[in-house]
Amino acid sequence: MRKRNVAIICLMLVFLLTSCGEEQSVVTSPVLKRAEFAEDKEDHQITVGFIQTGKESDWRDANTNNFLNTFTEGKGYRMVYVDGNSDPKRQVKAMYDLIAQKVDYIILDPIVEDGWDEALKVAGDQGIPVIISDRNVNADPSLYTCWVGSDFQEEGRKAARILEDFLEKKGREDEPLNIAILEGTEGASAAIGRTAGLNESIAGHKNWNIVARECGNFTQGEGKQSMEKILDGHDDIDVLISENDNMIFGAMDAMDERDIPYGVDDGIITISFDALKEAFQKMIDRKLVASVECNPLLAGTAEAVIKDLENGKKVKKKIYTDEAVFTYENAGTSIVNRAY
Ligand code: GYE
Repeated sequence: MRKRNVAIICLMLVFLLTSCGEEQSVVTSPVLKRAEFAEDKEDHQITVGFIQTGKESDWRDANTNNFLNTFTEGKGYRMVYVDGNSDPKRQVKAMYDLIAQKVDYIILDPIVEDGWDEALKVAGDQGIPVIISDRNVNADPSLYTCWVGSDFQEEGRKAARILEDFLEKKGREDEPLNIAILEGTEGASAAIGRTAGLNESIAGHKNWNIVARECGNFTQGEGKQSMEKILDGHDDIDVLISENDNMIFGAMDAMDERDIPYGVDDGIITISFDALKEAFQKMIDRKLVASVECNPLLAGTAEAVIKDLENGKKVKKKIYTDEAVFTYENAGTSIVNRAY
C-alpha cells in the first residue's frame, strides 16, 4: 500500500512539473484520478461504465453477458451498465452521465456511428479513456482510446465468397441470380461495413443482381416483416443474405408461412452473419447454407486494454477479433464448441 502511495505521489509530481506553465484543469491519467478519490480506501476498485446498444438480438445478449461476467466485483471492478434501449440519443446521454459520475473507463458499443464527437471530447477532457467495442464511431480516432471488434466489410466479402463456392458446387455459377438483402440498423457500422463488402463483391459478378433491400434493424420480428414485404413484391428471389442470424430466422418464419422452400437443397439460398448456436442447428437441418462468424465475446480484449492502461502501457488503436465461416458442411462438427 505504502509503495503504491509513493508511486502515486511521484506520478503526481511528474504531472505537476511537466504541466508547469500550462493551464491544466484536468488530470489525464485514470490512475491519478482514482488515487485522488480513493485516499482512504484500501482497495482501488476500477469503475467501468458500459454503454450497450440494447437487446436487439441473441448476439447482443451474448455480448452483454460476456461483459457483465468479465467486469466483476471479485476481480476489482464496479460495472455501471447502461442499456441503450436501441436509442442513439439515450446512449449519448448515458456517456455524459458516466462522465459526471467520474467513472474510470467507459466502454461504448455505439448503435450508430455518427454523433459522438462532442461526448468523446468531453470524456477526453475529463481524462476518461473510452474504449469503443463492437460497432465503431465515425469520429477522429484521437478522440477515443481504441476500438475492439470485427472487420465488418471483410465479413460481407466472406459471405459473397461462400455464395460463389456454393454455386460452383451446384454448377450454377453462370446462372442469372436475383439477390435480396436484409440489412441491419441504418447508420450502424456493422450494417454499413457488411453492406459495403456485399455490394463490392456482388458488383464483381455480371450475372448477380440485387433486386430487393430491406432494413430489418437486426431484430427477428423486423426480419420477418421485411421478408414479407420482399416476398409481396418478388416471386423470383434466388438468394437471401441477411446481415444477422435473428433477421434470417424471422425471414424463415415468413417463408414457412407461405410454403416457400429455402436452404441447401431447394429454393432460396440462405446466408447470414453471427453464427449463433441456433444458426448451427439451421445449417445442420440444411435450412441455412452458411453463417459468417461475428464474435460477441469482446470483453476479455477490452479488459486486457484496461489492464495495459493501468500499467501505463500503450495500446493499439484498432484490435480485430479472429473469426471463421461456418457452413452446412462443417456445422455438425463445430456446434458442440459453440458458447452462444
Ligand atoms: O451482428 C447483430 C447485433 O453489431 C456485430 O449487432 C453487431 C451486430 C450483430 O445485434 O446480431
